[in-house]
Amino acid sequence: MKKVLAVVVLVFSFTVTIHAEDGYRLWLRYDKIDNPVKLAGYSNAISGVKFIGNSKTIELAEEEFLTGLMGLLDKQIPVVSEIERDGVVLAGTLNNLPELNQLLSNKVDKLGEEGYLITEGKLNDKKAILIVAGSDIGVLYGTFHFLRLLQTQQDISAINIESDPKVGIRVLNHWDNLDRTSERGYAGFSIWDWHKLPDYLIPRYTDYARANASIGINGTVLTNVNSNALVLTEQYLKKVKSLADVFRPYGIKVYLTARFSAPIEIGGLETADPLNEDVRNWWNEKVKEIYRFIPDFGGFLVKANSEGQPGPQNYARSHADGANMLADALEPFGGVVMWRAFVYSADDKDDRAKQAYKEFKPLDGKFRKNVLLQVKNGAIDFQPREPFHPMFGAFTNTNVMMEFQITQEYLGQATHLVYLAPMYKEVLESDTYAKGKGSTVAKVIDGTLQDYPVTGMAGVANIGTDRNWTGHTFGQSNWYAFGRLAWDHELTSSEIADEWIRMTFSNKESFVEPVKKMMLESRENTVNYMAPLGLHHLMGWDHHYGPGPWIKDKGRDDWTAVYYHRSDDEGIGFDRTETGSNAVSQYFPEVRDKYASLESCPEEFLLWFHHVNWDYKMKFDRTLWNELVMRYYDGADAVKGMQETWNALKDEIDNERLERVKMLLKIQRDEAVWWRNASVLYFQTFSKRSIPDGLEKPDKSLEYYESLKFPYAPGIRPTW
Ligand code: GCW
Repeated sequence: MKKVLAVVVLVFSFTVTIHAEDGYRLWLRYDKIDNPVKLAGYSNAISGVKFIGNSKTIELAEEEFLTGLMGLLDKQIPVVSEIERDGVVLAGTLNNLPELNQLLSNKVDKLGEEGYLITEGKLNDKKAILIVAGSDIGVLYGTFHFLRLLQTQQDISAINIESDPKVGIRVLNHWDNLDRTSERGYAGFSIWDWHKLPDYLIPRYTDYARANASIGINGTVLTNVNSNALVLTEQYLKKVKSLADVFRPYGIKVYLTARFSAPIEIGGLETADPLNEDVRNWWNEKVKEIYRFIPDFGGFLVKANSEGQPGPQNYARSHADGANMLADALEPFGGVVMWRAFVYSADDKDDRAKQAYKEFKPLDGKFRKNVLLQVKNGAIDFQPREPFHPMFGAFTNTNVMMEFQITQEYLGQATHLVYLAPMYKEVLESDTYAKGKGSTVAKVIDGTLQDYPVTGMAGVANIGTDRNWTGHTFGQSNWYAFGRLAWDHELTSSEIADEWIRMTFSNKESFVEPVKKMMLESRENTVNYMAPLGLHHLMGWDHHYGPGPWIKDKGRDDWTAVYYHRSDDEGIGFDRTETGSNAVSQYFPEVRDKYASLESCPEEFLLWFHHVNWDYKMKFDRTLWNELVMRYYDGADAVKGMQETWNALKDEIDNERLERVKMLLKIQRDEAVWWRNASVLYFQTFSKRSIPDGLEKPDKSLEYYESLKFPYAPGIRPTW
């Protein structure tokens, strides 16, 4: 009896382990559809599968489809060779499906390389579901889309979908170092196990590629922008090649960061001057070598003359000189240069927010066609809220691409639930007025406004070795949202959250609705408890963890907090109008005027653009001080609300993820109160006004908060 029991226990615990909801499967879970009506409907509608084509990509698409259907429908759908009954899903390129030419060529021809159609058609007098594209990768994307429809329990009768990515280069930026640390990474170490590459290929590489392909991401920059030239040596290129080989069938190109001083560091030259013949030759040869290993290499991402990185200005050359040298080397192979605009100098005493525009605007038109300027969403640095970067819309003859941050460096890192789609959308929907009303940042980025030949959107990845990839389960939603928006910036935050929740957790409305609401409000809550009303750069020193509005005297003013909030006895905020730094003048007149006037400046950007008196009357008749305090309290209270929402869902999902999120929400709540208390106490030393009645008073002193140290907070490079 005892023996039997032991066996039962063993079998039971094994089953539990293999079915553990540890988050590894992301949004590609394919568990059986729990709605009997839907399940029966899909099972009846799909009778067979036929994928045509003989590439690895088509093989993978078919495999994905069969695995997906097997899981979702809990039934083996046969692979058929002929269409002999209704309900066969037929997938392939039009080239491989000439019988569909007449029916679909009009539509398919209109699609770009990666687009696809999902529609119905009659073949042999039988009704078939068609997934058709111009390329095998398009077929793979269409396959994932079809599976998503089932995962989210959509209606597939009379299906008719056309999809084409709006942006060309949809790329993750890994700030990963060769020693496997990850700068601003909060989900463990880098997933690239450089030491064991190229021979040791772990399943995670394939799963990474699958996950990215499922949301349309088609590129990855493997290495940190604070770069190491070693990755360009033969020893490492072999490793890079092995990853590129894994990613290729999923439509993912590999890119590397190019350290500007590489010709000196690994090439033995004495200079890295971009106009020097030897230097140019060195890069030409290096690029040829890279393409010998990786024939579809995407190109380089470069951080130059920024935060200590070498660059063309070391040789009194311009950013255009530097970028063009690399662009010329890459051009014969179809590669691109993503040249970062995140530059600001320790010597320039002008407002940091103005420096990138000042540096690059005069160079508009001077860059090669295969160069993209990669611009962060705002002019400072991925703060919880920034107005859109004035460079968007200002470049008519230079490709400008977007850089978003997915890793939550300034938004609670991997312990806060902050859904970022609303932040991305806020920026994409901002109107630059570059060509009059309706000149949104999205239209700049997708190239339609200014006819950019090459377009791109980058996201600084939040992926690491943690079993669930992103540290926080909800961090997955930000990876997901980035990919979906890079493909189609017209999707709403709510639509994306809806898809993600259904695929990741459950289709039950009783779960979807409250979680969606919580996600949609989460970013605003975080802005409130960290940096309300346009405040920015208030975080802890160096590791950027926790509040640090008191940070000052750090060698560089623009790395302190006091430089940005400028609190004094009178008020708070950075005057960026004509009476101050005049950063507003970098925007087009309509935007400039709106931000420049205290009356028309939206409250969410008030202290970004204005130094405002503590007693200034805000909307709802509150003084600025009272409003500021209220925001901090509202933000922290909202996290309590998130906890309540989550706790009420305890019977809706698996215990494992439920408990993990619960623990993290507790951390988030405590940290929100910490941000609130530390910030209010600190700003109170200037305002000398009291915390409005009825609000719980901070239980610790300002000195206490200032004394906290976190030498081992994650995400900093050991050498940084
Ligand atoms: O926000 C800062 C980060 C740095 C980062 C830099 C950048 C990679 O704190 O860690 O360096 O931005 O974007 O280059």
